[in-house]
Amino acid sequence: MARGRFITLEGPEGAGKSTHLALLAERLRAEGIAVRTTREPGGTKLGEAVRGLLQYDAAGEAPVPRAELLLFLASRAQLVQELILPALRRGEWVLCDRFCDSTFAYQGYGRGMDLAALHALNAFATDRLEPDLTLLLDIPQAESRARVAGRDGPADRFERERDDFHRRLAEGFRAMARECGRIRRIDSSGTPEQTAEAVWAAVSPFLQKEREDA
Ligand code: T5A
Repeated sequence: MARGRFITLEGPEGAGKSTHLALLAERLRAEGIAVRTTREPGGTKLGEAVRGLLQYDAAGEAPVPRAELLLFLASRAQLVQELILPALRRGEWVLCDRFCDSTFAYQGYGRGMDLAALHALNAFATDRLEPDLTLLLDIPQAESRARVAGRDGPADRFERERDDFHRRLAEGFRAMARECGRIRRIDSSGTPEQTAEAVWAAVSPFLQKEREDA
């Protein structure tokens, strides 16, 4: 059986990753593809516990930047080994809400950690698994802030970061999209319907090519 494909959705907070991940999964299933959805941090019992530590200081204190990085990587290592690789081997397509590019954007561009070191640590955590396709949902910073402010519940530790942190990580995502062929940048500032069409316009040629190569 052919290995499944691994697609990640990335972008700043409120860009619509969760919304479009669910819509894309539906559309791929309608094409007859077995799809598994998951998220980072999280997706496994260990990862979901780590999510609480990272977003809402569930340990009673905020992690220092290096501990924050290693917690994201621990969650990712567990997710890759427990869920993503087995699903890909079964021929399923895996759609993941955030993955390695969030680490490069938030901990690299945002917190200023060395990008080469992050690449090496990430490769260790994932055993060098990389997405086949990444959709970068992009929105202006003011729109990201407005969408986050419009949600119920308390802001998490990342949403409370200063504007310059969010500006740096958004620019980081855009720089990665310019440099890396697997990342497609998609304008997510219009209506959800417009973004869903743009997502499908990026995925359908990929699907077509996969079918031709099979
Ligand atoms: N992090 C994560 C790191 O620092 N390093 C890492 O390595 C990793 C993996 C995770 C946090 O951890 C950080 C990044 C994050 O800060 P999260 O909850 O996974 O947190 O990430 P968020 O981005 O905060 O998740 P959100 O649920 O807030 O954002 P989504 O998923 O992008 O947005 P969604 O779909 O839930 O909601 C979008 C809202 O906008 C409206 C919708 O109605 C909805 O209310 N909207 C549109 N939605 C989609 N498309 C459009 N065109 C829309 N227009 C309006």
